[in-house]
Amino acid sequence: MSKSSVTHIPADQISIRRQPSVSIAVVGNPNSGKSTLFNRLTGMRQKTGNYPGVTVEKHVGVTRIGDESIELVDLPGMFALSAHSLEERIASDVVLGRMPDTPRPAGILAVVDSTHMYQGLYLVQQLMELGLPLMVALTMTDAAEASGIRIDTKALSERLGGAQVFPVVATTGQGIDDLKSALSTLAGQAAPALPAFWQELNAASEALAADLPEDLPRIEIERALIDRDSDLAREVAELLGEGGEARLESNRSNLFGPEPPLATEARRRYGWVREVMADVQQAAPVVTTWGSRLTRFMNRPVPGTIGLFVVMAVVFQAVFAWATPLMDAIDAGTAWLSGIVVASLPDGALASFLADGAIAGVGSVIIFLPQILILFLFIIILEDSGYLARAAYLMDRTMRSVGLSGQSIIPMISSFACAVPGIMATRVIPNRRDRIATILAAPFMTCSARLPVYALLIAAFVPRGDVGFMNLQGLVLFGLYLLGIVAGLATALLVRRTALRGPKPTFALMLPEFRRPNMRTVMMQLLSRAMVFLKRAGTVIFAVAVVVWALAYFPRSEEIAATSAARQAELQAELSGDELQEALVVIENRASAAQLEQSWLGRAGKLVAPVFAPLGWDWKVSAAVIASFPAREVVVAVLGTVYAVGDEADEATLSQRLRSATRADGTPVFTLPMVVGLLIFYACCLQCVATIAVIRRETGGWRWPIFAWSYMTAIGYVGAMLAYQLGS
Ligand SMILES: Nc1nc2c(ncn2[C@@H]2O[C@H](COP(=O)(O)OP(=O)(O)OP(=O)(O)O)[C@@H](O)[C@H]2O)c(=O)[nH]1
Ligand SMILES: [Mg+2]
Repeated sequence: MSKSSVTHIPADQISIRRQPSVSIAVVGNPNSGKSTLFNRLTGMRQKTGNYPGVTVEKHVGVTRIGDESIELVDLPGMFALSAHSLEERIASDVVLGRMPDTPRPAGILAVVDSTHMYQGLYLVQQLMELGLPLMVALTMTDAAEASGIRIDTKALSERLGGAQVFPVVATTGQGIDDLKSALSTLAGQAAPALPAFWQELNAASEALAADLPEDLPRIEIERALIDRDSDLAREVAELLGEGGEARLESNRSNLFGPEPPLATEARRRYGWVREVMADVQQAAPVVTTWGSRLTRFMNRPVPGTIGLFVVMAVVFQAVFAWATPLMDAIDAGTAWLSGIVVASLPDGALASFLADGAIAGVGSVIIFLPQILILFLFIIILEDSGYLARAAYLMDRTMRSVGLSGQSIIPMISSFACAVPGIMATRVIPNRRDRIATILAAPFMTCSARLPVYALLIAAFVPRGDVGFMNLQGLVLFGLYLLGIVAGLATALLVRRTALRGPKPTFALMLPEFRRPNMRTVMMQLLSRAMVFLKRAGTVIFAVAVVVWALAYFPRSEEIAATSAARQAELQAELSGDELQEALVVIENRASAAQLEQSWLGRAGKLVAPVFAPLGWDWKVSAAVIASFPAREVVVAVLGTVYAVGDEADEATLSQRLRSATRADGTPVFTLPMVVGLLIFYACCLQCVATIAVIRRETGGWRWPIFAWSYMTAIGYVGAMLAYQLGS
């Protein structure tokens, strides 16, 4: 690199290096479109979905306006600044500047769903008391318009003390430009004037503020008055010094009288909200749209439940039926690639490394990309249309019978993609017992990493035949998903009856309306899932495939090589033409099988094989399963590598190789009972380091992850053993 290229930074890169000058918090009710708006403004790809509680962490992004960059913080949704569950707590802590690693925001972008202004304005009113500059994004204006709601944004802005109000459609980007340019000047503005909704409270907090630290936001003083038994109330009393508690108490009795303070607060605030609404919103005529009719129909238990099963059946059908052509193409691609490698490189470690290690290992996992994307396409559409929340509502009764509530459904359904976000989504559950029971049930749900394992074994050992309108393969896959659900629910029931015994949870979910999924959102989410999958294949899976290849390739036995060479020379003297070629291949394969057996992987596999002998596994399967404990889909890569260097290497595809795998005595390894057992093992085991780590983090200790791992492994082992022993 020349000297000038170090010192000279092109103009367009300078601004990238500049630190964002201010940070603005995106705050609003759950499911109001915060993350969609955030993605629009920052170009990021945060997860969105049509149900409350999608975002459970704060996410930081940068929006660029001209040459200025502004940091935005996307937050979980909340209804009020007094938090009930963990994810609401995160949002209110950030807004109030109580989050240790996050400075207090310089401004608030309040997001209000224009079809749910009543709740939205309640929060906005509280936000105005923060004393920060604030502007409002009115989202879902398309939906509001469609249902005949008209909002006078100018009047609203006046009622909100002059805060700017921008009607937008976050999904299409309508109105975003105006909002964006106003955003750049927000941090410098003054806070909007406080609406006079409860002068007595304002006066009381003002009087107290005189004796309190200057930077204590007004809202905190008010909260200390209203939430009598909170930590904050004690803190403020202490800050007031001698007689602080008594001062607060006398203020309380003036303000609330005998009424519970929270009730007074709600009455006052909602009174104000109603006034504002009457002023700015033209009431929509009550219309019955097809959407609301469908909603009502699908909420009835029978159609709803039938609908749920039909939807799931279609998904599994599609996973097998539609993916095949694409999978065949990827398969042909990898075969072609390794053909080139083998043909153009001399026989030896390098060719084997590339063809049998890297290409066979990673290729055997990548091939499942089409199936995974089809599955995700369905999940994303179900999420974005609002169907998922419907499912939570429908399943509430069932969940109650295992000691959970409908609240646990969304974390569990998210776990079909991956248990890590699923476990994070349990943050919306306020009760700790319910939350831990859900965390323990979540890893049983069939995550996308199990799909390659299932798909490989099903494609190899389950015939395609039709059963009614489904094919048998789709039906078996459906059965495995059900197995996961049943095992998860049984686990929840078990822990709720024993270690986590407690009162049954109550649950209230804001049911979102059905909405037509937005193509851009769906495609964006699908793309980010694909990237996650490919990144994993390119890093974790690749690394494991390489290590496993090395373990399977080394040490090389000179003796085997010499014997094989001698035998080949003999044959060359005896035979010729096609016969010779065939015989040579047989000898070569036998030699590589012998090499594999005495490799490190072979030795290790044989060492652990006795443990898994009651399950009907040979040493190759045992080794592959052990290698997949950190990440379950690795088993496919390991089988890909092991069977690429072994006896069965001349079969074209991995499924064919598995089918032709035999033991020393010539009997097939993969019998039906053994395959069923292997599927059960993968359905139950906790073979995922990421999940273990997230359970540790979310439960705050090692107790639950250790329990979950031991429990799930034991169930998997016993299940697989029963299937094999009873079946054969
Ligand atoms: N029609 C319409 N749909 C929108 C608009 N903005 C967001 N959506 C949809 O509304 C749903 C909720 O959006 P999110 O961005 O996930 O909402 P959120 O406020 O981040 O929700 P939480 O993270 O759960 O608090 C998604 O299905 C979006 O596609 C909009 O302006 N118009
Ligand atoms: Mg969100």
